[in-house]
Amino acid sequence: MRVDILTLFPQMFQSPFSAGIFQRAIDQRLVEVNLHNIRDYSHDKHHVVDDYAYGGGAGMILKPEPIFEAVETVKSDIGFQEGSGGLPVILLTPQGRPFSQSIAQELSRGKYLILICGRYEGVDERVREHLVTDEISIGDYVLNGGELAAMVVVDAVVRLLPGVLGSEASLLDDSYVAGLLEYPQYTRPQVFRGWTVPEVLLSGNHAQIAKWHREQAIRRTLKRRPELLDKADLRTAERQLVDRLKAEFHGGGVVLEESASLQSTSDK
Ligand code: 6GU
Repeated sequence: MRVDILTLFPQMFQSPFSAGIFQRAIDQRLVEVNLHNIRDYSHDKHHVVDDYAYGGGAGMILKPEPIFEAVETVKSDIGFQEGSGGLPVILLTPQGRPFSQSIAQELSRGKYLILICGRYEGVDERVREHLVTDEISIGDYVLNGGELAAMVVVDAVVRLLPGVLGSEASLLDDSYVAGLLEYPQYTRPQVFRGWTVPEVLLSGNHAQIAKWHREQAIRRTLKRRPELLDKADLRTAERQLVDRLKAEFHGGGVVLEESASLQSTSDK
C-alpha cells in the first residue's frame, strides 16, 4: 500500500513510523509512506498556507490552492486517471465520520490512501466539496490538527495489511473484530504478590479455556461497552448468557463484576 500524507508538520510523523511493527512493515516494503509539507505547494514569497475567514470569525483558514496542488501532484505521481474511482482522499477533521475498525478494513483493501491533515480552525470548504472523497474523525474531542488522527488511521490500516502481523490468527482474536472486548490475559508468575492466575487457564483443557475466554469477553463487553453486544456475533447459548447476566444485573446482583464467577446453565 502507498500512503501519502499532506501536513504542515511532517516532522510529527517521524517517531511513530520509526518503531516496532510499523517500521518492519516499511522495511519489508508492505507499506510506503510519503510525507508532503503543504507549505511546499504555496508559491508566494512567504509560503503562506492560511488566511482570514471571509465573514470574520476567530482563527485562520487553510487556503485551498496548496492543498489542491499537493493532492494533484500525488495523483499524477501515482498515475491516477480522474473519474476512475477507488482513490480515497480523506480529510482528517472533527466533523468527519467516526473512525472504526470497519473503515480501517475498507481502507486496507485499497492500494492507495491520501490523507490531508486539517488544522482545527478550519479548511476552506472547497477542499471538502471538490477534492476529498471522505472526512474522518477519531473521536469526540478536539485535537490541534489532524496529524495525530492520521497516525491513528494509518496504524489501524497498516496492521491489517497481509504479512504485517506475525500470525494472521491474532487478527481474528482482536477486540472489535469479533465484536467483543478482549478477555483477561495472564503470564508468569502464576502467583504475583499473592494474586493468582485463574485455575482454568492452567488446566490444559482447551475446550474449557476457549469457553472461559468467550464468557469473560462477553462479561467485560456487557460491563464496559454494552452497546457492542447488539452487533456482536454470538451463539444462542451466548445470547442466553447475556440475558441471564443482564437479568441478574437488574436484580441488583454483583455478577457483572468481571471477577465474579457464574456457572452457565449447562454446568448446573
Ligand atoms: Cl481528525 N482532527 C482534529 N483536529 N481533532 C479531532 C479529530 C481530527 N478527531 C478527533 N478530534
